[in-house]
Amino acid sequence: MERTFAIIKPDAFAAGHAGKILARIYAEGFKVVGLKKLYMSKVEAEGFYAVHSERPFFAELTDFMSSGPCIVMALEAEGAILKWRDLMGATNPAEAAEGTLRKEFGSSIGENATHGSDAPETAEFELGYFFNGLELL
Ligand code: YYY
Ligand code: MG
Repeated sequence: MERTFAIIKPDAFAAGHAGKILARIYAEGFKVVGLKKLYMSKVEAEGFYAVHSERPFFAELTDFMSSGPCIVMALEAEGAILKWRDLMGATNPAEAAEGTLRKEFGSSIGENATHGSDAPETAEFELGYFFNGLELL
C-alpha cells in the first residue's frame, strides 16, 4: 500500500465541491487515512511549494493557496500516487481528460481544484508538512 498527499484547493472548497470530490475518492477505492480543513498562510503556502519558488507563477500560486480554506488529505491505495494523479487529470483543466476532477471542477491552470504529490519523495515531504504520524490512521 502506498500513501499520497492530496488537497481540495480553495477554489473547489469555496465552490462547494468538496463533498463530490470526496465521494469520487471513496468510489475509486482510496482509503482516507488523514483529513483536515485548514486555512494556509502565505508563508505556509510558500514552504509547501518551495520547489516552485523560482517559477514565474509562484506569487500567484501562493496567493491563491492562501486565499481561503482547503482540505488536506492523506490517501492510501495500491499505487496511490499515480492513481490520484490520474484521477486529477492534467494540470491545465483545459487539457484534462473527460471524467477527471480537474476537467470537472477546475477553471484555469492556476485554479485547478486539486493537488497531488508527483513522486514518493514529494509525497513523504508533503504528508509530513501537514500531518504528524499520530494523525494518519
Ligand atoms: O503537480 P501539478 O499541480 O499538476 O502542477 P505543477 O507543475 O507542480 O504546478 C503546481 C501548481 O502551480 C499547479 O497546480 C498550478 C500552478 N501553475 C500555474 O499557475 N501556472 C503554470 N504554468 C503551472 C502551474
Ligand atoms: Mg506538482
